[in-house]
Amino acid sequence: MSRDLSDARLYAIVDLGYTAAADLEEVARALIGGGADIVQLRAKGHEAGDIESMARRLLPVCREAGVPFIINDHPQIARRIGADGVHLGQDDGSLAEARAVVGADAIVGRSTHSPGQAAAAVAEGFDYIGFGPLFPTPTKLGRPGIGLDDIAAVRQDLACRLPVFCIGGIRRANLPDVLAAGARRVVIVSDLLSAPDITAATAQARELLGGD
Ligand code: 3NM
Repeated sequence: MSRDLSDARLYAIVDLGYTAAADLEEVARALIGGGADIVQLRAKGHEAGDIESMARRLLPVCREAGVPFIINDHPQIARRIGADGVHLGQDDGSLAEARAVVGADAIVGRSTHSPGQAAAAVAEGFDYIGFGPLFPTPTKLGRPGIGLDDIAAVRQDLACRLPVFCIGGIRRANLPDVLAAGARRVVIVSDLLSAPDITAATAQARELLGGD
């Protein structure tokens, strides 16, 4: 699995806030079947041992499809199971600390919530960034949306250096507005996981995003 995410447009998350643990594989297959380019496991509030077990179940599903599998928050788990990478929030330590655990070949991404944080993550050397939340979202309660105004400038300044995934409150319904504001890659969580047909919803989002 390569660290090259240059063709990745749609980043999907299997989030235990929406998906029952029993359904992890089925949901990951549905997201991948609809065209998700990256899959992350996000299990806020769950025990590390349980997250590791869930991650071990998802890794082969992603591998079989050739889709990078990223673990939220837990570099040690990513290393132990041989996941493709780890995603770090602003308070989850430095890139160097994560790299020391996951190694030089793993993908390491960072959440950023302002143009300044985005530039700092690029300077530090992360492999990709999330930029948001664009809109208030039930998936990350308590944060105001940063809106669409900074997307074009962030992409213009940084997208030549690394993939920029817009995130937060993005739905198929507002995706055209997000793209018109300059986004090219997005993370969509609740709109896909809450859809009656996850594969169809993902395919619809993927088509709106265009690309390969
Ligand atoms: N991180 P939805 S926003 C997990 O801004 C996450 O860093 C964000 O879920 C950030 O598509 C977010 O349901 C929630 O809004 C994304």
